[in-house]
Amino acid sequence: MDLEPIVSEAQRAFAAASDAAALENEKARFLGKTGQLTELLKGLGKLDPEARKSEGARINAAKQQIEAALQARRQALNDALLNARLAAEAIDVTLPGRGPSRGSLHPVLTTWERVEQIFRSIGFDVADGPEIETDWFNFTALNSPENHPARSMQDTFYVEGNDDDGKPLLLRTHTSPMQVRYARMNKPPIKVIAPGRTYRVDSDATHSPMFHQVEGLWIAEDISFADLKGVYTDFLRKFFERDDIQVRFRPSYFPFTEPSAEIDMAFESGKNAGKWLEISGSGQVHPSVVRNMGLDPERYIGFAFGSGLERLAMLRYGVQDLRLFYENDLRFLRQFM
Ligand code: 2NM
Repeated sequence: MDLEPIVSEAQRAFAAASDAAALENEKARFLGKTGQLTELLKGLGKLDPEARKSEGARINAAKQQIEAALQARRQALNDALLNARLAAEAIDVTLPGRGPSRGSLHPVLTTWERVEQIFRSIGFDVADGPEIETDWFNFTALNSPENHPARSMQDTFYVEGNDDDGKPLLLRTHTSPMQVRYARMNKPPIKVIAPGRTYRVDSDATHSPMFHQVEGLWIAEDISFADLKGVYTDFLRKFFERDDIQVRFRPSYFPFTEPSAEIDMAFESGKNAGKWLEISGSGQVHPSVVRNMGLDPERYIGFAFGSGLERLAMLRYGVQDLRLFYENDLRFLRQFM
């Protein structure tokens, strides 16, 4: 029997198979259990030994040709598949890189840095300290009465753990405890600001549970309200880059200062001309607080103030809603890049 037609039919069928599945189907027609060559091999048993030997050799030679054709076609299909993938996933290495996208400082942080830079330029040190505070530094040292509502769970975040007095630790509600810490670590004259994060149980359109304060403190033997007014007015002129700023003091109350005052400011021209804006609390540091700073209140006197960094940022940038600072909406943040 002529085996050549079977071999060429296999070669033609393999070449026509367009993917691996089709190729394996064609393979079954020739080399499978019921394939043409397999059938021929099964028939060898009926031949006499001499013929079986020569026929067997012929069939095996044909089988090898078909297997070679199969293997070659498998390889060709694999190569084609790989080339197609490489082409599809090709990267144009000549394109410019994407690079990391550029971030920017949050407007509250640029305000923070701006405030630091201005106060440094007029001789203030900048102090930084713990956000988890003890009851003594956050309240007692600052003359806050033992049963004042600010100390309640409704107003202050308490955290796990107690201080050395056995009192629960808390998230500082203002940066004043840092003023006390700084004063106890440094010799007068004390001239420092303490900017940083503060926490209160409060959340609505104008309050965030976390907000930023900057408090200032100047204590020496001869510091008066006149110095406070001079320093704060100078700060506002530098901060808003305007000379037409009026400042007024309104009597107020804080446990840590006596007397105490709200500081209001007004631009003399432009959009909000003549409109008084609350900008800071302030006062002469209470003698008890001076004593808790480790200083003799008969000898040392001075002033303190506390301003909100969010409030300063809103006024400087014309931001209408405090919540915008905490939503992380890129459309808002990109305006400050
Ligand atoms: C304010 C208002 C008035 C203040 C007081 C002190 C300290 F530590 F010296 F006692 N630091 N900051 C103070 C005074 C803060 O914030 C509205």
